[in-house]
Amino acid sequence: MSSPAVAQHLIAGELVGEAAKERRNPARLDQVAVLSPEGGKAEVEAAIVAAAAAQRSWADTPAPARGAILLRAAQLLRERSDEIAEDLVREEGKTLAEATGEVGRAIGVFQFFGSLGWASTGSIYPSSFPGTTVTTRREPLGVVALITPWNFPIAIPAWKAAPALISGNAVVLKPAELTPMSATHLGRALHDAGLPAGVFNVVHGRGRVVGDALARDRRVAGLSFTGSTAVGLQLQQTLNSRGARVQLEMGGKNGVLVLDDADPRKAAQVVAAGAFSLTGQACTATSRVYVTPGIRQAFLEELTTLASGYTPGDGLDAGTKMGPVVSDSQVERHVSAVQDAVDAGSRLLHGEPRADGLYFAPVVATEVAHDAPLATEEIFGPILAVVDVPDYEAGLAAINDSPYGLTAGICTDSLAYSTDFTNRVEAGVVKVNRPTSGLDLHVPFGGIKDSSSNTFREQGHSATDFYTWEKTIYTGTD
Ligand code: UN1
Repeated sequence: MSSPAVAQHLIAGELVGEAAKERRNPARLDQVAVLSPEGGKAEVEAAIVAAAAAQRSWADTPAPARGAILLRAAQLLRERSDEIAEDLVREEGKTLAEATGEVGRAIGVFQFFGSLGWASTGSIYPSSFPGTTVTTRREPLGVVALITPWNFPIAIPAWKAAPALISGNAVVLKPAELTPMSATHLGRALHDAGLPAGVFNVVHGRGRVVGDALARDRRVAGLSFTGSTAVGLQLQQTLNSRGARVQLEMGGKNGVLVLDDADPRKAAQVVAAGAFSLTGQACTATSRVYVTPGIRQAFLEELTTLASGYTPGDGLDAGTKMGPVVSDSQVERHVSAVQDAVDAGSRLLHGEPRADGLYFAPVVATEVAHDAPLATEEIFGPILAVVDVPDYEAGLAAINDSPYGLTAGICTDSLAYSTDFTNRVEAGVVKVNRPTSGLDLHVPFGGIKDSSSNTFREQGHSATDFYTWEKTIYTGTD
């Protein structure tokens, strides 16, 4: 049995904090995975003061030199990848393969944004005034706060921090309480890469305390959040009330439409991967599938077979394809959502309304009404609602009839249907014959409707827009 990892705050360049809280390994509840400090107002104040003091000289550091530090952090993450991935499994529960992939994504993110140290950050325009040139330049916001969820505990902090840092901002990160160690590893890599003290800070603690204090503080010029819609909308009000910039990526209820002309096995593979990988704990996961009559039986047979391959187990054991659910409260929600669906007349082709500790087998529920809770409410687990639709138009309408709009997918061999679907579906990300979860790191990501503030996109070149503003400079040359 391994001894617990020890998480720390990173404040003003110092790794600090007394281990006050235990986080148990969701796969082995008798093991303490992480000991972490619990920050409060004093830690937030110290982090903001440090960030504000460090920001100007960081912004004045040549961008290629800022980039070099991010590239060095990428290299350190790579050297430490095995340890980071194992700690991630112990605190979050996903499989080692998933965790290793996630660390790889964080490395790629730092490589991508590190290389932007060499990229153009403005434009040159002709002017209508004689002897004058107009240029634009992107300026950092100043101090920015990041609030991140437990489900991608290193990739999401990385894809918010890297564009913030390369743009010359100083950062205070409040990671999810359930996953303090992954953020600690990120802080250590940046610290050890030579990032000046105060430029990147990590404060652990409760959302109501640390998150609120960051949202309310006038020295924080922008806040980027990924998490639940309820919390995100509250943060948005706070930030809007003081005129600060806010970016929210929130819930989803992502649907896939499976059409008669699709290959049933391939469609089942796409849907199963989207629904059950990462234990269904991705805001991009597939949680509802709409099926036309001609493919229904063959598709469901294939899907049920695939679901039975996702037996939950310890993510550190070789061969485990699906890890446990992250916490008691989440697993209780899963069990009651499935029980309610059964009580309302749904049939379970796979899974049951019960869990063994935090192990919860994937659920495939048929005979789910289009407006039933299982087909409309975000549950955030390996639970798939199958809804029958008569044809393409009904399926598209059903997918769009949701307050959420994060990802959506279609399984079809028809170019006409896939083109029409990508044009008309109400979602920020659309996948054709590919699982709804699983993103490239260099292209824009974000939702619409209640899934997102839908102001600025994350990832890729678009990501730096949120962390900067555009200055316009007129220069007379005579
Ligand atoms: C993915 O599907 O690869 O929290 C990433 C989430 C999303 C990221 C999904 N913001 O699940």
